[in-house]
Amino acid sequence: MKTKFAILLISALSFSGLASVAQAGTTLELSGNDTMQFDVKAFEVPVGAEITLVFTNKGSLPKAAMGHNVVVLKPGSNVMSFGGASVAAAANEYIPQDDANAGLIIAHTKLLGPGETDTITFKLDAAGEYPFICSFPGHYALMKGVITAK
Ligand SMILES: [Cu+2]
Repeated sequence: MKTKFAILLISALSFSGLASVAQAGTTLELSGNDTMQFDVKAFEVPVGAEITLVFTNKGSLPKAAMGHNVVVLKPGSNVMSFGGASVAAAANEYIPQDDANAGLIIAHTKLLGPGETDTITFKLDAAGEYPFICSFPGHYALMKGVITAK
């Protein structure tokens, strides 16, 4: 009986390990899918370290309908207003070019179609919480997360 309980406990623990959101280190792996979800929503990185972000679109829907990118924003950015402004930036793959919004961007990937991957590098020079979103129209409501630098 005790053994059975222990096995249950261990499998419960390993499941919670799979669901873990935080990831240490300087290489971050992230993917998006056809249900408008990032697979990881929280990362932790050291301040000032060179961060490599490898982003993959694991979906199969066409880019025009379900493209994904990753845009890392400065701490305190208004994600809703940035996401709204991105809709008007279709000609630039939904990366706003106006000073107010462009000034919030730390780094961004390309807009990816199904099966595509893009790798970017950047540094976060101050401790803080850096929001990241997919700026494809409508996606930022679901596709968002936070990179904490400390
Ligand atoms: Cu998206």
